[in-house]
Amino acid sequence: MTQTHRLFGPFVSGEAGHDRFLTRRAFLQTSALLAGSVAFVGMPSPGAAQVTRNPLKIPPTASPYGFNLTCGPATSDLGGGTISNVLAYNGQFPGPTFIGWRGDTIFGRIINNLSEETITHWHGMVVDHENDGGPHHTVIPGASRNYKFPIIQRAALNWYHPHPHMMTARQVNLGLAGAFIVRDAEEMKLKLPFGPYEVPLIIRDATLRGNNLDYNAPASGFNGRLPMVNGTLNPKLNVDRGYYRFRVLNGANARVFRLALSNGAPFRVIGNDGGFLPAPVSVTQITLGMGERLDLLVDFRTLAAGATVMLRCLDAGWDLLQFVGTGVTAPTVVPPTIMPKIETLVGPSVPTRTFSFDGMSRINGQEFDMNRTDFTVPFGVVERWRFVSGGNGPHPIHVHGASFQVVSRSGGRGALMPWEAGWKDTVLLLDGESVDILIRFDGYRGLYVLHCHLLEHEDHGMMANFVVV
Ligand SMILES: [Cu+2]
Repeated sequence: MTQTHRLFGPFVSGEAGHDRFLTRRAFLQTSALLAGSVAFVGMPSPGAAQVTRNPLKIPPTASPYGFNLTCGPATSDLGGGTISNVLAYNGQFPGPTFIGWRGDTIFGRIINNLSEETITHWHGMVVDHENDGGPHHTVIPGASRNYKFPIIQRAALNWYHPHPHMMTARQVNLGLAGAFIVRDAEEMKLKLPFGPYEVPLIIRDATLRGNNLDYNAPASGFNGRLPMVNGTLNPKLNVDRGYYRFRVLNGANARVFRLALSNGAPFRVIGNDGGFLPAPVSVTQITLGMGERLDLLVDFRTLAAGATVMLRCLDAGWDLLQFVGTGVTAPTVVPPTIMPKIETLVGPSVPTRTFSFDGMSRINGQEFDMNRTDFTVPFGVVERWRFVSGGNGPHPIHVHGASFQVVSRSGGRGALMPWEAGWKDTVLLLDGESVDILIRFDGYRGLYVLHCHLLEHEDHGMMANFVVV
Protein backbone atom coordinates (compact mmCIF):
# COMPACT_ATOMS: atom_id res chain seq x y z
CA MET A 1 0.00 0.00 0.00
CA THR A 2 1.36 3.40 -0.89
CA GLN A 3 1.61 6.22 1.56
CA THR A 4 -1.14 8.00 -0.35
CA HIS A 5 -3.51 5.15 0.36
CA ARG A 6 -2.73 5.23 4.04
CA LEU A 7 -3.16 8.96 4.23
CA PHE A 8 -6.49 8.67 2.46
CA GLY A 9 -7.58 5.83 4.72
CA PRO A 10 -11.21 6.89 5.22
CA PHE A 11 -11.75 7.62 1.54
CA VAL A 12 -9.74 5.04 -0.34
CA SER A 13 -9.25 1.41 0.45
CA GLY A 14 -7.96 -1.60 -1.38
CA GLU A 15 -5.43 -1.60 -4.21
CA ALA A 16 -5.26 1.03 -6.91
CA GLY A 17 -8.21 0.80 -9.28
CA HIS A 18 -10.45 -0.94 -6.77
CA ASP A 19 -11.23 1.86 -4.40
CA ARG A 20 -14.23 1.13 -2.29
CA PHE A 21 -15.71 4.59 -1.86
CA LEU A 22 -14.30 6.48 -4.80
CA THR A 23 -13.37 5.29 -8.24
CA ARG A 24 -9.90 6.25 -9.34
CA ARG A 25 -11.39 8.62 -11.91
CA ALA A 26 -13.61 10.27 -9.28
CA PHE A 27 -10.64 10.49 -6.97
CA LEU A 28 -8.56 12.27 -9.59
CA GLN A 29 -11.40 14.66 -10.34
CA THR A 30 -11.80 15.40 -6.65
CA SER A 31 -8.08 15.95 -6.39
CA ALA A 32 -8.18 18.34 -9.32
CA LEU A 33 -10.93 20.33 -7.65
CA LEU A 34 -8.86 20.51 -4.52
CA ALA A 35 -5.64 21.37 -6.32
CA GLY A 36 -4.04 24.40 -4.76
CA SER A 37 -5.83 23.89 -1.47
CA VAL A 38 -3.33 22.80 1.13
CA ALA A 39 -6.11 22.93 3.68
CA PHE A 40 -7.38 19.48 2.71
CA VAL A 41 -6.40 17.36 5.67
CA GLY A 42 -5.74 14.13 3.81
CA MET A 43 -3.59 15.59 1.07
CA PRO A 44 -0.06 14.21 1.12
CA SER A 45 2.60 16.80 0.50
CA PRO A 46 4.39 16.63 -2.82
CA GLY A 47 7.40 14.37 -2.66
CA ALA A 48 6.49 13.05 0.78
CA ALA A 49 7.28 9.51 -0.28
CA GLN A 50 10.91 10.38 -1.05
CA VAL A 51 11.70 11.87 2.35
CA THR A 52 13.98 9.89 4.61
CA ARG A 53 12.61 10.18 8.10
CA ASN A 54 14.84 10.63 11.15
CA PRO A 55 14.04 9.37 14.64
CA LEU A 56 12.53 12.20 16.71
CA LYS A 57 14.98 13.46 19.31
CA ILE A 58 13.62 13.34 22.84
CA PRO A 59 15.52 15.82 25.02
CA PRO A 60 17.00 14.28 28.18
CA THR A 61 15.20 15.15 31.43
CA ALA A 62 16.93 17.17 34.14
CA SER A 63 16.32 18.00 37.78
CA PRO A 64 15.66 21.66 38.61
CA TYR A 65 16.93 21.14 42.15
CA GLY A 66 20.55 22.22 41.92
CA PHE A 67 20.92 22.68 38.18
CA ASN A 68 23.82 24.06 36.16
CA LEU A 69 22.65 25.31 32.81
CA THR A 70 25.43 26.39 30.47
CA CYS A 71 24.48 28.54 27.48
CA GLY A 72 27.05 28.10 24.77
CA PRO A 73 27.97 27.05 21.26
CA ALA A 74 27.64 23.37 20.44
CA THR A 75 26.98 21.05 17.55
CA SER A 76 23.82 19.04 17.14
CA ASP A 77 22.71 16.28 14.78
CA LEU A 78 19.51 17.57 13.19
CA GLY A 79 18.90 14.05 11.90
CA GLY A 80 20.56 11.75 9.38
CA GLY A 81 24.03 13.11 10.10
CA THR A 82 23.20 16.76 9.40
CA ILE A 83 25.53 18.21 12.03
CA SER A 84 24.75 21.88 12.68
CA ASN A 85 26.44 24.54 14.74
CA VAL A 86 23.89 25.63 17.35
CA LEU A 87 23.62 27.63 20.52
CA ALA A 88 22.58 25.20 23.22
CA TYR A 89 21.79 24.66 26.87
CA ASN A 90 24.25 22.10 28.22
CA GLY A 91 25.15 21.17 24.66
CA GLN A 92 21.61 19.93 23.98
CA PHE A 93 19.29 21.16 21.24
CA PRO A 94 16.58 21.44 22.46
CA GLY A 95 17.75 21.95 26.02
CA PRO A 96 17.07 19.33 28.70
CA THR A 97 13.47 18.98 29.89
CA PHE A 98 13.22 20.08 33.51
CA ILE A 99 10.63 18.31 35.61
CA GLY A 100 9.69 19.97 38.89
CA TRP A 101 6.88 19.62 41.40
CA ARG A 102 4.45 22.20 42.70
CA GLY A 103 5.44 23.28 46.21
CA ASP A 104 9.13 22.49 45.72
CA THR A 105 11.83 25.13 45.43
CA ILE A 106 14.00 25.05 42.35
CA PHE A 107 17.53 26.37 42.47
CA GLY A 108 20.57 26.45 40.28
CA ARG A 109 22.43 28.74 37.95
CA ILE A 110 22.97 29.62 34.34
CA ILE A 111 26.50 30.05 33.03
CA ASN A 112 27.01 32.26 30.00
CA ASN A 113 29.54 30.73 27.62
CA LEU A 114 28.24 32.76 24.69
CA SER A 115 30.20 35.66 23.22
CA GLU A 116 27.33 38.03 24.05
CA GLU A 117 24.94 38.75 26.90
CA THR A 118 22.08 36.42 27.66
CA ILE A 119 19.54 35.73 30.37
CA THR A 120 17.21 32.75 30.80
CA HIS A 121 13.49 33.41 31.29
CA TRP A 122 11.14 30.77 32.70
CA HIS A 123 8.20 31.30 30.36
CA GLY A 124 4.94 30.55 32.16
CA MET A 125 6.47 30.20 35.62
CA VAL A 126 5.06 32.62 38.19
CA VAL A 127 8.21 33.86 39.92
CA ASP A 128 9.45 37.05 41.54
CA HIS A 129 11.17 39.80 39.55
CA GLU A 130 14.70 38.73 40.52
CA ASN A 131 14.12 35.18 39.27
CA ASP A 132 12.02 36.02 36.20
CA GLY A 133 15.00 36.15 33.85
CA GLY A 134 13.71 39.22 32.05
CA PRO A 135 15.72 41.72 30.00
CA HIS A 136 16.80 43.71 33.08
CA HIS A 137 19.03 40.90 34.32
CA THR A 138 21.36 40.01 31.50
CA VAL A 139 24.52 38.05 32.24
CA ILE A 140 27.76 39.07 30.54
CA PRO A 141 29.94 36.47 28.77
CA GLY A 142 31.83 34.31 31.23
CA ALA A 143 29.53 35.20 34.14
CA SER A 144 26.72 33.27 35.79
CA ARG A 145 23.45 34.02 37.57
CA ASN A 146 21.80 32.10 40.37
CA TYR A 147 18.10 31.33 40.58
CA LYS A 148 16.00 30.14 43.49
CA PHE A 149 12.22 30.16 43.59
CA PRO A 150 9.31 28.01 44.74
CA ILE A 151 6.90 26.50 42.23
CA ILE A 152 3.60 28.10 43.24
CA GLN A 153 1.46 27.06 40.30
CA ARG A 154 -0.38 24.03 38.97
CA ALA A 155 0.88 21.33 36.64
CA ALA A 156 1.62 22.65 33.16
CA LEU A 157 4.12 22.65 30.34
CA ASN A 158 6.27 25.75 30.61
CA TRP A 159 9.56 26.47 28.89
CA TYR A 160 12.78 28.39 29.19
CA HIS A 161 14.57 30.55 26.67
CA PRO A 162 16.81 33.63 26.40
CA HIS A 163 15.32 37.08 26.97
CA PRO A 164 18.11 39.68 26.44
CA HIS A 165 16.66 42.78 24.84
CA MET A 166 17.29 42.94 21.07
CA MET A 167 19.07 39.55 21.04
CA THR A 168 16.31 37.12 21.97
CA ALA A 169 15.24 36.19 18.44
CA ARG A 170 18.68 35.11 17.24
CA GLN A 171 19.57 33.19 20.39
CA VAL A 172 16.29 31.27 20.39
CA ASN A 173 16.46 30.63 16.66
CA LEU A 174 19.96 29.21 16.88
CA GLY A 175 18.85 26.69 19.47
CA LEU A 176 18.41 28.04 22.99
CA ALA A 177 15.08 26.71 24.27
CA GLY A 178 13.88 23.86 26.44
CA ALA A 179 10.78 22.50 28.16
CA PHE A 180 9.95 22.84 31.86
CA ILE A 181 7.24 20.46 33.02
CA VAL A 182 5.52 21.24 36.31
CA ARG A 183 3.77 18.31 37.97
CA ASP A 184 1.31 18.15 40.86
CA ALA A 185 -0.93 15.73 42.74
CA GLU A 186 -4.04 16.69 40.73
CA GLU A 187 -2.29 15.65 37.55
CA MET A 188 -1.32 12.27 39.01
CA LYS A 189 -4.98 11.46 39.76
CA LEU A 190 -5.79 11.66 36.05
CA LYS A 191 -3.58 8.64 35.25
CA LEU A 192 -2.48 10.04 31.92
CA PRO A 193 -0.02 8.33 29.57
CA PHE A 194 3.50 8.56 30.98
CA GLY A 195 7.06 7.47 30.36
CA PRO A 196 7.55 6.82 26.63
CA TYR A 197 3.87 7.67 26.10
CA GLU A 198 4.30 11.29 27.21
CA VAL A 199 6.30 13.13 24.56
CA PRO A 200 7.33 16.80 24.43
CA LEU A 201 7.09 18.29 20.94
CA ILE A 202 8.86 21.60 20.38
CA ILE A 203 7.73 22.68 16.94
CA ARG A 204 9.44 25.45 15.02
CA ASP A 205 10.87 26.40 11.66
CA ALA A 206 14.46 26.79 10.55
CA THR A 207 16.63 27.78 7.63
CA LEU A 208 19.85 25.94 6.86
CA ARG A 209 22.98 27.31 5.23
CA GLY A 210 24.84 24.14 4.37
CA ASN A 211 24.26 21.98 7.40
CA ASN A 212 24.04 24.92 9.81
CA LEU A 213 21.08 26.75 11.27
CA ASP A 214 21.10 30.20 9.72
CA TYR A 215 19.45 33.20 11.29
CA ASN A 216 18.58 36.26 9.28
CA ALA A 217 15.25 38.00 9.71
CA PRO A 218 13.52 41.27 8.99
CA ALA A 219 11.47 43.09 11.65
CA SER A 220 8.37 41.34 10.32
CA GLY A 221 9.76 38.03 11.59
CA PHE A 222 11.86 35.00 10.77
CA ASN A 223 10.39 32.93 7.96
CA GLY A 224 12.14 29.56 8.06
CA ARG A 225 12.16 27.28 5.06
CA LEU A 226 11.85 23.98 6.95
CA PRO A 227 9.92 22.61 9.90
CA MET A 228 11.72 20.99 12.79
CA VAL A 229 10.41 19.14 15.85
CA ASN A 230 12.68 18.75 18.88
CA GLY A 231 15.59 19.89 16.77
CA THR A 232 14.98 17.07 14.26
CA LEU A 233 14.48 17.52 10.53
CA ASN A 234 11.88 15.21 8.92
CA PRO A 235 11.20 13.40 12.19
CA LYS A 236 9.32 10.18 12.78
CA LEU A 237 8.15 8.59 16.01
CA ASN A 238 7.31 4.93 16.43
CA VAL A 239 4.04 4.64 18.33
CA ASP A 240 2.40 1.69 20.05
CA ARG A 241 -1.32 0.95 19.90
CA GLY A 242 -2.72 3.20 22.59
CA TYR A 243 -3.03 6.78 23.75
CA TYR A 244 -0.14 9.23 23.64
CA ARG A 245 0.15 12.48 25.56
CA PHE A 246 1.91 15.17 23.54
CA ARG A 247 3.19 18.26 25.32
CA VAL A 248 3.34 20.69 22.43
CA LEU A 249 5.14 24.03 22.32
CA ASN A 250 5.24 26.43 19.41
CA GLY A 251 8.91 27.35 19.74
CA ALA A 252 9.11 29.28 16.46
CA ASN A 253 10.20 32.90 16.31
CA ALA A 254 7.40 34.11 14.07
CA ARG A 255 5.36 31.23 12.65
CA VAL A 256 1.82 30.27 13.66
CA PHE A 257 1.12 26.57 13.13
CA ARG A 258 -2.25 25.13 12.21
CA LEU A 259 -1.98 21.56 13.44
CA ALA A 260 -3.94 18.61 12.09
CA LEU A 261 -3.53 14.87 11.68
CA SER A 262 -3.37 13.50 8.15
CA ASN A 263 -6.09 10.94 8.84
CA GLY A 264 -8.49 13.63 10.01
CA ALA A 265 -8.59 12.16 13.51
CA PRO A 266 -9.21 14.59 16.38
CA PHE A 267 -6.82 15.79 19.01
CA ARG A 268 -8.24 15.53 22.49
CA VAL A 269 -7.07 18.79 24.06
CA ILE A 270 -6.72 18.46 27.82
CA GLY A 271 -4.50 21.44 28.59
CA ASN A 272 -2.74 24.57 27.41
CA ASP A 273 -0.25 27.14 28.73
CA GLY A 274 -1.64 27.26 32.26
CA GLY A 275 -2.34 23.56 32.77
CA PHE A 276 -5.51 21.52 32.34
CA LEU A 277 -8.57 22.91 30.60
CA PRO A 278 -11.81 23.08 32.63
CA ALA A 279 -13.08 20.28 30.34
CA PRO A 280 -11.42 18.26 27.57
CA VAL A 281 -12.32 19.19 24.02
CA SER A 282 -11.88 17.29 20.75
CA VAL A 283 -10.88 19.26 17.67
CA THR A 284 -9.39 18.33 14.31
CA GLN A 285 -7.40 21.57 13.82
CA ILE A 286 -5.57 23.82 16.28
CA THR A 287 -4.06 27.22 15.59
CA LEU A 288 -1.03 27.61 17.84
CA GLY A 289 0.79 30.91 18.24
CA MET A 290 4.44 31.35 19.19
CA GLY A 291 5.03 30.59 22.87
CA GLU A 292 1.66 28.86 23.32
CA ARG A 293 1.47 25.27 24.58
CA LEU A 294 -0.92 22.34 24.28
CA ASP A 295 -1.51 19.14 26.22
CA LEU A 296 -2.95 16.67 23.71
CA LEU A 297 -4.11 13.08 23.80
CA VAL A 298 -3.94 11.23 20.50
CA ASP A 299 -5.53 7.83 20.03
CA PHE A 300 -3.33 5.34 18.17
CA ARG A 301 -5.22 2.27 19.42
CA THR A 302 -6.12 1.16 15.91
CA LEU A 303 -2.85 2.05 14.18
CA ALA A 304 -1.53 -1.14 12.61
CA ALA A 305 2.13 -2.11 12.46
CA GLY A 306 3.80 -0.11 9.69
CA ALA A 307 0.82 2.20 9.18
CA THR A 308 1.53 5.92 9.36
CA VAL A 309 -0.18 9.14 10.38
CA MET A 310 1.33 12.58 9.81
CA LEU A 311 1.14 15.60 12.09
CA ARG A 312 0.81 18.45 9.65
CA CYS A 313 0.73 22.23 9.51
CA LEU A 314 -2.14 23.10 7.21
CA ASP A 315 -1.07 26.72 6.73
CA ALA A 316 2.46 25.93 5.56
CA GLY A 317 1.45 22.63 3.94
CA TRP A 318 4.23 21.00 5.95
CA ASP A 319 4.62 17.48 7.24
CA LEU A 320 5.82 18.04 10.80
CA LEU A 321 6.12 14.60 12.34
CA GLN A 322 5.35 11.11 11.07
CA PHE A 323 3.90 8.56 13.47
CA VAL A 324 4.67 4.95 12.54
CA GLY A 325 2.69 2.13 14.13
CA THR A 326 4.63 -0.64 15.88
CA GLY A 327 1.61 -2.88 16.38
CA VAL A 328 2.61 -3.30 20.04
CA THR A 329 -0.18 -2.79 22.56
CA ALA A 330 0.36 0.14 24.93
CA PRO A 331 -0.88 0.17 28.55
CA THR A 332 -4.59 0.95 28.77
CA VAL A 333 -5.43 4.57 29.46
CA VAL A 334 -8.90 5.97 30.02
CA PRO A 335 -8.92 9.61 28.83
CA PRO A 336 -10.20 11.75 31.70
CA THR A 337 -13.56 13.46 31.30
CA ILE A 338 -13.52 15.34 34.62
CA MET A 339 -10.64 17.78 34.92
CA PRO A 340 -9.29 19.52 38.04
CA LYS A 341 -11.49 22.46 39.03
CA ILE A 342 -10.21 25.95 38.39
CA GLU A 343 -11.30 29.35 39.60
CA THR A 344 -13.16 31.44 37.02
CA LEU A 345 -11.92 35.01 37.29
CA VAL A 346 -14.63 37.64 37.66
CA GLY A 347 -13.71 41.19 36.72
CA PRO A 348 -14.80 44.44 35.14
CA SER A 349 -16.93 44.34 32.00
CA VAL A 350 -15.10 47.32 30.50
CA PRO A 351 -11.33 47.34 29.89
CA THR A 352 -9.13 48.54 32.72
CA ARG A 353 -6.37 49.11 30.17
CA THR A 354 -6.05 48.84 26.41
CA PHE A 355 -2.87 47.92 24.57
CA SER A 356 -2.56 48.51 20.85
CA PHE A 357 0.18 46.47 19.16
CA ASP A 358 1.30 48.80 16.43
CA GLY A 359 3.49 48.10 13.45
CA MET A 360 6.38 45.78 14.25
CA SER A 361 7.85 47.50 17.29
CA ARG A 362 5.39 49.55 19.34
CA ILE A 363 2.78 49.19 22.06
CA ASN A 364 0.43 52.17 22.30
CA GLY A 365 2.78 54.01 19.99
CA GLN A 366 5.90 53.48 22.08
CA GLU A 367 8.95 51.29 21.67
CA PHE A 368 10.41 49.54 24.71
CA ASP A 369 12.60 51.60 27.01
CA MET A 370 14.35 49.54 29.65
CA ASN A 371 14.28 52.48 32.06
CA ARG A 372 10.68 53.62 31.58
CA THR A 373 7.83 52.23 33.67
CA ASP A 374 4.84 52.16 31.36
CA PHE A 375 2.13 51.44 33.93
CA THR A 376 1.50 50.13 37.42
CA VAL A 377 -0.94 47.40 38.42
CA PRO A 378 -2.45 46.89 41.87
CA PHE A 379 -1.57 43.57 43.52
CA GLY A 380 -4.44 41.11 43.95
CA VAL A 381 -6.99 42.97 41.81
CA VAL A 382 -8.68 41.44 38.75
CA GLU A 383 -8.28 43.75 35.77
CA ARG A 384 -9.61 43.50 32.24
CA TRP A 385 -6.94 44.10 29.61
CA ARG A 386 -7.80 44.62 25.95
CA PHE A 387 -5.21 43.72 23.31
CA VAL A 388 -5.81 45.32 19.91
CA SER A 389 -3.92 44.54 16.73
CA GLY A 390 -2.68 47.57 14.83
CA GLY A 391 -1.76 45.42 11.79
CA ASN A 392 1.44 43.50 11.00
CA GLY A 393 0.25 40.48 12.96
CA PRO A 394 0.37 37.83 14.19
CA HIS A 395 1.08 39.18 17.65
CA PRO A 396 1.05 36.48 20.33
CA ILE A 397 0.89 38.53 23.53
CA HIS A 398 2.76 37.20 26.56
CA VAL A 399 2.54 38.58 30.08
CA HIS A 400 5.14 37.87 32.76
CA GLY A 401 4.26 37.51 36.43
CA ALA A 402 0.77 35.99 36.23
CA SER A 403 -1.48 33.71 34.24
CA PHE A 404 -4.70 35.09 32.82
CA GLN A 405 -8.03 34.00 31.36
CA VAL A 406 -9.10 34.90 27.83
CA VAL A 407 -12.70 36.14 27.86
CA SER A 408 -13.50 37.46 24.39
CA ARG A 409 -12.26 38.00 20.87
CA SER A 410 -13.82 40.30 18.29
CA GLY A 411 -12.73 40.94 14.72
CA GLY A 412 -10.70 38.36 12.80
CA ARG A 413 -11.66 34.89 14.05
CA GLY A 414 -14.35 36.59 16.14
CA ALA A 415 -14.53 33.92 18.84
CA LEU A 416 -12.57 32.23 21.59
CA MET A 417 -10.92 29.03 20.47
CA PRO A 418 -11.70 25.85 22.44
CA TRP A 419 -8.04 25.48 23.46
CA GLU A 420 -7.99 28.98 24.96
CA ALA A 421 -10.09 28.04 28.00
CA GLY A 422 -8.63 27.91 31.50
CA TRP A 423 -5.37 29.65 32.34
CA LYS A 424 -3.05 31.14 29.73
CA ASP A 425 0.09 33.24 29.64
CA THR A 426 0.21 33.89 25.89
CA VAL A 427 -2.73 34.72 23.63
CA LEU A 428 -2.68 34.94 19.85
CA LEU A 429 -3.80 38.18 18.24
CA LEU A 430 -4.23 37.93 14.48
CA ASP A 431 -4.67 41.03 12.35
CA GLY A 432 -7.97 42.75 12.93
CA GLU A 433 -8.50 41.03 16.25
CA SER A 434 -9.23 42.50 19.63
CA VAL A 435 -8.90 40.17 22.62
CA ASP A 436 -9.95 40.75 26.23
CA ILE A 437 -8.33 38.95 29.13
CA LEU A 438 -8.91 38.97 32.87
CA ILE A 439 -5.70 39.04 34.87
CA ARG A 440 -4.77 39.20 38.54
CA PHE A 441 -1.26 39.48 39.92
CA ASP A 442 -1.36 37.65 43.21
CA GLY A 443 2.05 36.00 43.25
CA TYR A 444 4.55 38.83 43.66
CA ARG A 445 4.91 42.58 43.53
CA GLY A 446 7.61 44.05 41.30
CA LEU A 447 8.72 44.86 37.78
CA TYR A 448 7.58 42.63 34.91
CA VAL A 449 7.23 42.89 31.15
CA LEU A 450 4.42 42.43 28.66
CA HIS A 451 5.45 41.77 25.07
CA CYS A 452 4.73 40.34 21.68
CA HIS A 453 6.17 36.82 21.36
CA LEU A 454 6.89 37.27 17.68
CA LEU A 455 10.52 37.48 18.68
CA GLU A 456 11.60 39.99 16.05
CA HIS A 457 8.76 42.32 17.11
CA GLU A 458 9.88 41.89 20.71
CA ASP A 459 13.51 42.63 19.83
CA HIS A 460 12.48 45.74 17.90
CA GLY A 461 10.69 47.09 20.95
CA MET A 462 7.16 45.64 21.15
CA MET A 463 7.50 45.28 24.90
CA ALA A 464 6.43 47.30 27.95
CA ASN A 465 7.54 47.53 31.58
CA PHE A 466 4.96 47.44 34.35
CA VAL A 467 5.20 47.29 38.09
CA VAL A 468 2.84 45.34 40.35
CA VAL A 469 2.41 47.48 43.47
CU1 LIG B 1 4.03 41.28 17.32
